[in-house]
Amino acid sequence: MTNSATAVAHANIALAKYWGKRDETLAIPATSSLSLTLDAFHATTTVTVGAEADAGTLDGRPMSEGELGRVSRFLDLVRERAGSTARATVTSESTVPTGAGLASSASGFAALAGAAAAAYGLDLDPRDLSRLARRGSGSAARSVFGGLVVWHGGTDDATSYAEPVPGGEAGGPLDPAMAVVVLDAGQKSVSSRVAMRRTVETSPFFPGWVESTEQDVRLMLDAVAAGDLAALGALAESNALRMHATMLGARPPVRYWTAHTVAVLDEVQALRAEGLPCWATIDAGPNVKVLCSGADLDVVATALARGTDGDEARRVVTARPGPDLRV
Ligand code: 2P0
Repeated sequence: MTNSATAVAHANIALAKYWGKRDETLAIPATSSLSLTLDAFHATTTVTVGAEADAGTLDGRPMSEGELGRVSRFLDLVRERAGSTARATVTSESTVPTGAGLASSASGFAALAGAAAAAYGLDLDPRDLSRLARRGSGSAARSVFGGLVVWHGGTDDATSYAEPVPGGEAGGPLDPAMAVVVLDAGQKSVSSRVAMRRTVETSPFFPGWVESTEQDVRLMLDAVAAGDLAALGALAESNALRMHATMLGARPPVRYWTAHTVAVLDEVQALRAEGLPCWATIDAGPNVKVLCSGADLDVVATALARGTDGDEARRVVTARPGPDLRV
């Protein structure tokens, strides 16, 4: 039996967002969501079974107590299924800045799920692997697959899984790509987990968010099937603004935007007015990801790199559809 395995998983950015759980323990989301896996950011994780106690490193430094606890609880799920009590060593390297709304937990837990399942000898198909990854971090369910991915929200462990959506390939009729505008790669002030919970519990807008997002996912799948990037992009930008409106309605409010975030939104609107099709989306942090066609990616990225807010720290990373999880 193999007792060491390495997996590589790529980050994903949601076009229809996951924000709020219906079941915290099982990580069942309140809504379905749709995402694009990116080639630009990935995590590489190795799990080696056979140690005194679970231990781990993240980008070469020992994991914090909190990080290790979360990894250890995830490994418990794998051990339970594998009928093993053996502890493991986990080493993870990521090209995604941790905790900055750049989907570090998605690629991190997808890679951990792939490596841990293999190291403990579980034979899981991709759907089951996505269900397992979901337990580590909801959005990790989507990073099991490349390109465009739908996460069916479902109602229980069996029905909440991700699967690829045809049409998200680079160079295809849709040819989706993203310019990632990194404004601040630092750790965010409120974790998405805490912010989601607060939104579910206190935002009066939450029921409207759930209803409209289910509808957005259906409309987006239609847009993908029709190869209509403009329809997909307009829905994505609106969905992201609705997610932020919903969390702004929480008490105390959750606000991830900075003045620089708003500057990028203005720039995207100006580029569209000039005839360059592109649409913004924002996650649990100040950074803005801009969806456009692969053919326009370099022009969009160059325009956004100039900026209008005099922010010297701004960086733009270009990304195209990324691959499936590899073990
Ligand atoms: C998403 N985000 O769909 C949304 C949009 C952030 C904003 O999924 O609590 O780290 O581990 O399930 O997956 C970030 O949430 O949360 C996220 P948990 P996760 O990409």
